[in-house]
Amino acid sequence: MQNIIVESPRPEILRITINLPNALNALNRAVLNELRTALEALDTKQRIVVITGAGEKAFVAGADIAEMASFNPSEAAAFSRMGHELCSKLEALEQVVIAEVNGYALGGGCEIILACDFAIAAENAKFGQPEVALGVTPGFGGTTRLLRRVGQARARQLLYTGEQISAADAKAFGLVNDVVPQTELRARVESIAEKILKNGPLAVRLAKRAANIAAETDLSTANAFEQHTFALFFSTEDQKEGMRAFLEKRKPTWTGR
Ligand code: CO8
Repeated sequence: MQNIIVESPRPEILRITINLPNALNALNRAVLNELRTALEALDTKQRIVVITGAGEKAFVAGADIAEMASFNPSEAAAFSRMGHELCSKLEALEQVVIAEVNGYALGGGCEIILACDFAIAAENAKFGQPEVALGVTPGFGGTTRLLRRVGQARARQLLYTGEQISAADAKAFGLVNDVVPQTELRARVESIAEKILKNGPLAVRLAKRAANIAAETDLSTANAFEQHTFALFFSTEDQKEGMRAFLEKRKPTWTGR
């Protein structure tokens, strides 16, 4: 991989760093391809994916404007499709995906965050959908997922003004869950990952699937899915172990089955 760094600080965690700090980690076609390849190589032992940007200035400052500037409509369509496919893949991963937002998250950068389960940001991070300032609309899900995550009025403000908002405002908008000093960012994400990893692997995976379904469908269908999922757990080793461990006042040993 030329444009991203993929590492496993521990077997259950895959850490992906978009590594073009001189271009503020802007997303070009090569980066999108490498991200797709990294996600396709995930296996079920890996339970958490962390996505971040190299350096202290940017998470991702958007799609690569230098590359996009001379696109014809069919190239633009292909690029937008690549971005959408990547974001849909991220969203549907069985792993929990956390965005570790270390700086600017603009345009395509903000759209990547929206496809993650949640985001933790450094105090210097800035968020926005500045596409309108470039004479275009968002192309990787900014008009779709942003509305669902932050609500109609806030999304529309960001979409029409193209303004950058601070990490504190992004937290108030519900775009990020927590804001910490840059020096504490990685540790904060790791401590959340630790808490997730203590839980039943199957349970976390199915909680994500149920949340994804609930986010996209009507209440009664989502409630029916939840009921069936809950019942299915009573055929698993993890349910037996989790409840037995509680009653025996010990920590569970998960098999993920
Ligand atoms: N694309 C390409 N290069 C970029 C980008 C970008 N998005 N952002 C920054 N860079 C480059 C700069 O050109 C500069 O390069 P160089 O040193 O060679 O001149 C380098 O990164 C450092 O940037 P700056 O000197 O501008 O740094 P500043 O601290 O002065 O400013 C900003 C930082 C405010 C983040 C500024 O760089 C900026 O405004 N960047 C562009 C932000 C933007 O508009 N992003 C949205 C892009 S559009 C998009 O994401 C649409 C996604 C869907 C596409 C679908 C396509 C069909």
